[in-house]
Amino acid sequence: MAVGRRKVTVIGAGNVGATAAQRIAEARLADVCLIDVVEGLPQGKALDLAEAAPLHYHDFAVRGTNDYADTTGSDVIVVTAGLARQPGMSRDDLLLKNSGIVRSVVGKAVERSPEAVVVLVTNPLDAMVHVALDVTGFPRERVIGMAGVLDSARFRTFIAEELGVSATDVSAFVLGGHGDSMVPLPRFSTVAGIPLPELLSPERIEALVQRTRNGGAEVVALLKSGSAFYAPASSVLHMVDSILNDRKRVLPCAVLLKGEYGIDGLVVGVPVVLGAGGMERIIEIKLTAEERAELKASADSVRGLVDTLKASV
Ligand code: TXD
Repeated sequence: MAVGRRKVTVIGAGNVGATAAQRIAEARLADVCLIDVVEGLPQGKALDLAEAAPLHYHDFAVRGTNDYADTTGSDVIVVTAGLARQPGMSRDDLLLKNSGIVRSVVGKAVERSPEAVVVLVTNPLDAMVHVALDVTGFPRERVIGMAGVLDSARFRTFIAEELGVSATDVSAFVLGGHGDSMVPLPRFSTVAGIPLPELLSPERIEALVQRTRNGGAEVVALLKSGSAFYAPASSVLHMVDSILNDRKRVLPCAVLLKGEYGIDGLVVGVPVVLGAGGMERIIEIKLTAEERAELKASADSVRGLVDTLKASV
């Protein structure tokens, strides 16, 4: 990583992108370059954020642009660009549209920042990590998807609410894909070190797991238009912080597996150590037969998306 000021590029100045830019600057992590295809949008949001800087006592730059030349020399590239699913659009339509967008924006960005760590946010998340691996040719250590941090934060929130304890004392362990195919592991989820099954009945745990799986949809149903962005942006912040500050935090991230957990060549959410080099290590734990089957089902759903992508080229 270059000496001096660090730089993070956020591609997509929508809800998640702009909020992530705000969080990163206000956490004093790095200068931020916010880029979007829409003219004026990233410039306007960046100007607004820059004007908030003195009020937050920081001097990190937030710059908006439509020109990839301005992203040059980024340490981390966060990819939030994409379309939301429109009425009448199938999941596969969305997959193909967003894969086209991710392919194009990531290609342009990494040309100017060949050493960057790329953090994917755009949905369908696991498939977008495959697209970014393909277009960058980067080692798997530097192409990482954000989903598990968000899913586990949601699970922690619901566990804390149920037990009437501080969410900061709750630690939750999730594996697998984003949303429906998430595989929560209650026996590794704890409250101040106490395993969850000691504190809640299997029925209550199952109810919280279901709510977590449905976490994105619950917010969408309330908002009516658009989807969650505060917690997703905070999840991005945690990952970027661990990378830029070489914290080696253990976070669930979507990475390409090469035999770990019995899965080869597919992107799946697993616990990893995140440091300056990106994903430094995958932490592998022994699963029960049932957990293994759930993880395999999650991986199979990613395989379905990857096959659809391959068939389209
Ligand atoms: O856990 C997770 N991974 C997620 C994923 C949690 C929350 C949101 N998740 C997904 O992130 C969501 O399904 C979307 O695929 C992305 C971004 O969500 P956001 O809520 O920020 O969407 P917006 O507000 O629609 O913003 C998308 C922006 C918008 O400003 C577009 O103009 C821009 O992306 N966009 C582009 N920017 C640059 N270049 C191109 N080609 C482009 N196309 C669209």
